[in-house]
Amino acid sequence: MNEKVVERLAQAKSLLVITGAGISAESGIPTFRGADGLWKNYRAEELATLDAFERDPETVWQWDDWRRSIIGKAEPNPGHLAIKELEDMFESFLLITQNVDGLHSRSGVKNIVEIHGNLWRVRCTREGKVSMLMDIPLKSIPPKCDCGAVLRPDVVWFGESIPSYALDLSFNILEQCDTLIVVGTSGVVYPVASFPQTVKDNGGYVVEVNVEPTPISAIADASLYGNSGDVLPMVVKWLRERKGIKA
Ligand code: BV8
Repeated sequence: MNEKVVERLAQAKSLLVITGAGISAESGIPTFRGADGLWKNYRAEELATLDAFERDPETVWQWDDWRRSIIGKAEPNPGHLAIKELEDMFESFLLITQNVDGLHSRSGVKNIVEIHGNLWRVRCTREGKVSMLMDIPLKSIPPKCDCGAVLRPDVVWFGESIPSYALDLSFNILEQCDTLIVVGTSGVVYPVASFPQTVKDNGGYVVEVNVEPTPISAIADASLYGNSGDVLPMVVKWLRERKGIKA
């Protein structure tokens, strides 16, 4: 870890953290686009779009039921816990996660935007009512609302707009944050993929944490390559020492 990175992070007045599937990889949840990725046997368009769901809700729910069975066994890993410690260290902090696994909330992070939704929440396709559905496995596929209509996962599919509250919150923090740590994302899904450049354009300091270079590496002031479960706890340790905060 080089001194300059720690120095710049320690000076942050408003820290934004953005995460993708990579931060949950060490919790045993496959990423989307890696070699063993979730999309390996499917094309995203076949599973994570409204058209796919309307055409074949069973297949979409079978895939999501399988993912929920994996996520249900997963625990927050040291990377998630390190981000919780960062939240406690900085006055102004926001986490924007693309992940739908809920692990950041389970790690205790409070200031969080689940910009692509949450796979444990469902929404009635008729009434729009949102509720939690924790059954693993699902009792029926597709699950039904009490009103009889099919329930959908309360996630943002490709081609669907990000909920306005989440977008407003995100654009707001992008304007005011001075430091961004972006963790475990391939940086290909918009609009989140454009966020690091926005921070950079506003004069912010951008640090990337990933196991390999991504399009974000060209934007970042520093790229820390390694597993987020190792790198983030190290960042926290250095920041504690630099800021004189007891563990
Ligand atoms: C929208 C659903 C308006 C939930 C997902 C320009 C502007 C706006 C939109 C678009 C645009 N161009 C194209 C679009 C449309 C589209 C898009 O971005 N398409 C891409 C593919 C080109 N965007 C949208 O449709 C968005 N809606 O903008 O509305 C609109 C609408 C239509 C047209 C125009 C505008 C909605 C996007 C949300 C899609 N929903 N998921 C679910 O079922 O899961 S996306 C899916 O990908 C997941 O949510 C996931 O989080 C997300 C991003 O993937 P990553 O998290 O980055 O995961 P990935 O596997 O790719 O990468 C993992 C990384 O981790 C890798 O880099 C790896 O190296 C690293 N890693 C692995 N292990 C570790 C690690 N790093 C550290 N440590 C480790 N141990």
